[in-house]
Amino acid sequence: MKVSRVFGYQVLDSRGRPTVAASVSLTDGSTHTARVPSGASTGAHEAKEIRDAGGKFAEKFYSGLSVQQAVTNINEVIAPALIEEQIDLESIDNQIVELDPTEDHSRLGANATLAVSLAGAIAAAHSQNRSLARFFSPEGPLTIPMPMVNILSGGAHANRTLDIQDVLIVPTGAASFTQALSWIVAVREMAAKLGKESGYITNLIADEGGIAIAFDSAEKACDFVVNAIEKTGLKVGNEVSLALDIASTQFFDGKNYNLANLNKSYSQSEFIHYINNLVSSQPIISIEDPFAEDDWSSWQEFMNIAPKNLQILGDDLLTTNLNRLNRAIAEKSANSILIKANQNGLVSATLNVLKQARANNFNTVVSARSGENEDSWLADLATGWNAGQIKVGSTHGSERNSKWNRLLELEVIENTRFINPFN
Ligand code: 2PG
Ligand code: MG
Repeated sequence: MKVSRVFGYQVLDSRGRPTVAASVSLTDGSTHTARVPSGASTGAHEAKEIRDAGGKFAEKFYSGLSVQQAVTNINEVIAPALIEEQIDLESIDNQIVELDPTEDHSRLGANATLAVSLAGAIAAAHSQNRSLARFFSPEGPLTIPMPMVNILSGGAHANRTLDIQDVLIVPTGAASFTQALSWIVAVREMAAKLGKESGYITNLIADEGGIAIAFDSAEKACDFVVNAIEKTGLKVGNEVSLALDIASTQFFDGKNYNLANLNKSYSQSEFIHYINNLVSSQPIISIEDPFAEDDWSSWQEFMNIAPKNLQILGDDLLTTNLNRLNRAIAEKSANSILIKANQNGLVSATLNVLKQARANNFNTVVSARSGENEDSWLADLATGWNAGQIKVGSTHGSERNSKWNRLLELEVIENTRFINPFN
């Protein structure tokens, strides 16, 4: 089966900002579309999306965030190279690399390259009569990932009501994804109820659908979520644990970590101890970006003193980039990696990063972005790639629930196993 048409166009994401969609049509008459996500707390080392501010496509509206240049790059540069070719993910990605050999995809825009690469993957799966999950994992039971779900939001996702970006929960005691999701919804509802009863302002729904409550410290935010878990009757630790995304690049000034709501500034070594106390005194099983994206030495020092089973997760540190992952492996800077396809810019290269992480005993967490859309390919990638974990945000907003609902669907229609990577 061959590619008959490739076209890009601008659509909206869940924050009302423009993003790139690409459609790949095949000679059997079918069309396959993917829309790319976009971050708010983006790392400096991510692949570069192209936005139109200051460029020839700059529009009066959309605050300079339109993506017509990236769309034009799909239609005028990428499409002509793919039409009439056999549909094949590797060769699509190789063609894109030939057209844009920059490591960060800055020539064509990572939003353009990823849109085509994803639509190509979905089309290739179709050409083999498989779902996207089965395309990557044709044989045996599929592994449904453990969800890591946002309850409280802060940082760049919620007007900095909290200094840290997320307090999340992980339902490690659940026997199935279906059960896991019901627990999560129960905790979120309880948190919203308790927040209201305590007189907190809880009507700000954050970018990822989480509840935004202005606690001045991470400890108070954790205590609040622990209480919500307990009030549902679930057991903290055995059944549901906490995870944090500190997103600390956002408040590191190159020397100090500045917690504005707490009105405190920590040197690097003080912050290492602050984080270590936090994870030791709370039922936290995973901590993401406890240190800034280029503060490699703090990561390394923390790895030496952190509780043994703690998942130490690099997002802005590693940006789904093979070179940065290899450095973290060599220097023992982290033990887990967040996998975001749009930090990388191509599907097959993203999978290579995940494989390299797994080969070096890193946990892998496939993740959505704060700017999302109705697509559900993320659920298929996390499952087909046997990632073990998935992070999508909250359980509010159809751009989040499309992923959860796809996992529910896979659990019902496929031969699956639900795994607990924290066992
Ligand atoms: C993160 C992500 C998703 P953003 O930091 O992990 O929660 O946020 O997409 O804004 O980078
Ligand atoms: Mg993060």
